[in-house]
Amino acid sequence: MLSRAKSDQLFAEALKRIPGGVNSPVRAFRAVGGQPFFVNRAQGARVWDVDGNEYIDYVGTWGPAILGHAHPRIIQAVQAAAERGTSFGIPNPAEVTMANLICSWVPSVQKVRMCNSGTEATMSAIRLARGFTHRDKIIKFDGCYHGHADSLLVKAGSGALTFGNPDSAGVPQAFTQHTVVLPYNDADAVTAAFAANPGQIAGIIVEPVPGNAGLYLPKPGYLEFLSQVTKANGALLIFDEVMTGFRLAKGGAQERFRITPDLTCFGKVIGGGLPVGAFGGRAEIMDCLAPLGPVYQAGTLSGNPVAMAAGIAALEELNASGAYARLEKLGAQLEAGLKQAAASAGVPVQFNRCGSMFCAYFTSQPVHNLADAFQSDRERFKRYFHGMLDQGIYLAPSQFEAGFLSTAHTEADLETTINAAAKALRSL
Ligand code: KE4
Repeated sequence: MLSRAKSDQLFAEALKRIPGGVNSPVRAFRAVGGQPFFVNRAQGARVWDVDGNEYIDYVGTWGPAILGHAHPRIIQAVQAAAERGTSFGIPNPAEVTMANLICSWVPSVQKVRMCNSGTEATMSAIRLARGFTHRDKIIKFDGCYHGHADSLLVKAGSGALTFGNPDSAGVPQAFTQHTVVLPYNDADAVTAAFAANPGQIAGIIVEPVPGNAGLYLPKPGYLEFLSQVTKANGALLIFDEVMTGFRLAKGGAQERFRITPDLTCFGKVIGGGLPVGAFGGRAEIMDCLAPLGPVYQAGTLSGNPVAMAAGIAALEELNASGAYARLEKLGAQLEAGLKQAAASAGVPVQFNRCGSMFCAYFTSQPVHNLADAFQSDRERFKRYFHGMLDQGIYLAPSQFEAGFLSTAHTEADLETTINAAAKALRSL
């Protein structure tokens, strides 16, 4: 058992001043029990806690650390930018560089607006879809998370006619009444929703590969169907690629699955670890944004020069380093090893993977949506999580989160991880 005395002391102190001791709920270990550890150093595929314990990190700050932590190219870019001033609130050249990079890598994006988080990106994209179509209703899917904007904190309604109910205190019913929540991977449910709300649906927002209920993949033809049904009904298709963007391929999930959405939301990777979000799409839609058009959207730190420098360095390094082939190779090695470990231990595990994103569900049944994911044995996951943590392997502290590989992980790291998993699975 690793000693985490200093982390425990810090957590006790944090609890006095920070709600739940954390600045984002998932970090609190509530889904796995125990207390979070505190990190004050990260490098490559590793993080170190304040007690000096080392962990191979498969969370990667929830996606941004695709090149590993503290990549030299990013650090140097941040240092150089910071020395010239940390914020201007005036247009800066890096904003143009970033916009050109995103638009050249993601052909569906003709224009793009920077913001400061994934939440801002999706909230703004939905407002823009409503402003462009002059319609109010939005379809989302249960198990998909798009940040914490009021209209998206919605419990799954029952079917196409029942609108979402708030999934958080403090969100008035009126703020979620225009949000229709449907099961993912169910084309009939979408068809029924459009039939039940003719001419009223502004758009569909979807994680093309949902990574916020673990990880499951679109069934063959499902994303093509979403593209067709939105076009047929005068609605927009919004891809939330905050997690999948620039990770599942250079052009994100839309390149991997060859889909052209109307709008796309980005985050995480494009900030190189700093707070950045973005949303973009067809020029005729984007030009509805202030100051050109009537849809208001703004941000003091949007396009911040230091954050842009970090994101540009990350994208340029990804492009130069053959990263995507390496991430695919590492993903395949991890998948094969973990599946073998589970089979040898006789533990039923569904291992879902798409490129460098993955999730091990503790169930014998396939997982294609949230209802399937809920079949997972969460008590077993808890024991597995701590069994791995005590061997220096940090997984996402919830069954309903995805894992992330980086180009800094080595084949040896994966072998260490697979051996640790074999041991943890045997002791479940
Ligand atoms: P942020 O506002 O947290 O930057 O992004 C919200 C968001 C939007 N869309 C997708 C697909 C996302 O995955 C996220 C945020 N992801 C979570 C991880 N499950 C962030 C971790 C956290 O909440 O602390």
